[in-house]
Amino acid sequence: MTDLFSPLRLGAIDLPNRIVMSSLTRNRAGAGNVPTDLTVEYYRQRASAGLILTEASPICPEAHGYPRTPGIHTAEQMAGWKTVTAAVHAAGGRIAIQLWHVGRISHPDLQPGGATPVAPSALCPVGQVMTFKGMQEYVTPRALEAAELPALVASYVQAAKNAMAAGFDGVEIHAGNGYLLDQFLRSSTNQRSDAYGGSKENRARLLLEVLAAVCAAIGNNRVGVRLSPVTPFNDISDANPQETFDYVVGELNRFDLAFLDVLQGTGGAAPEQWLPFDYARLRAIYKGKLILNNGYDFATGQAAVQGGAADAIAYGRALLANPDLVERFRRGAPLNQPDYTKLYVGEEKGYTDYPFLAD
Ligand code: 8OZ
Repeated sequence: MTDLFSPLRLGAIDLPNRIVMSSLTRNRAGAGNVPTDLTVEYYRQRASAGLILTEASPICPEAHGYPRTPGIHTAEQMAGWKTVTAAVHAAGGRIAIQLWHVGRISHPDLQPGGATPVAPSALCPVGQVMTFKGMQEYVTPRALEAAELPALVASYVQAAKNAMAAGFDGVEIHAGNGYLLDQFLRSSTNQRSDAYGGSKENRARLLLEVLAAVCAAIGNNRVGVRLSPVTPFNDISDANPQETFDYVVGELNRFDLAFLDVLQGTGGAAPEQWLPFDYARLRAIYKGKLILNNGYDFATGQAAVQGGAADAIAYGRALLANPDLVERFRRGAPLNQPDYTKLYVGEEKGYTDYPFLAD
């Protein structure tokens, strides 16, 4: 029977197992938002995962919204990522980079020239943003002009080309978790009256343009996409998420992507707290390979793959704390617990010092 240990082909990427490392922001990039030797070690340690999805990586200077997140828009960042991909490949692994633009989830202190962050509409998120000076209130973003969108699409294309030049096996377009593309998709953050707002077709337009352009640039079989239909993270919601995302995944079928990666519910929250959404319906509409994510353990992940709810499962916290998660699952070995105080701080602590089974 097909299970978590069965091989899987995602477009052009051959996985030896279906245990995927979820994208995880870790805030440990070096000067210039460049991956460091520690980044190399962290990903190398996790190379036995079927596929590594990197932490979200800003595609251009304006895409940044958090301190110390490694970008993919400068030569130094590309060189840093190249050492990461080489190490993962030498260790027998596969790695795709998550391409990220935060949109309004930023602050002038994190923007080039202290500029106002951009978004589909000039709506200020409720909450606070982590800056180099500590937590600060969000500001009201500047609504992007329609005439600026082709340059934005071009930034995704350039970042995808940079990623391929840096040795990645593919890219995942981050269109979830309340960041820029999700701000266009969901009705609470998109109040535009042009061709990019209003109807679900219009709200999905920018994502579909990005996907078309990135697929044309690097090949559809190296492109995946992340969606999170109901997470309220970053002050976002949709008046009718089922209608919006049924439409979006139906349109994704046109591209024959390598994979679709869906964050169910809310990251970190228990299923009882998730807003209602029918993921089986997405599975039925979407014709390609589906990765599901959020709170799976070995038993529930096995059940999802064996029962056909998903082709693969993305594990975040479990792979963060267990670099050899695949082997632990295979042996039924106990798991290390993540140190939640070190998710976004601590350099090597809580990052590269989680023990392997043999240790
Ligand atoms: C947690 C902290 C910072 C960023 C996401 C990129 O939710 C993130 C993120 C998560 O997709």
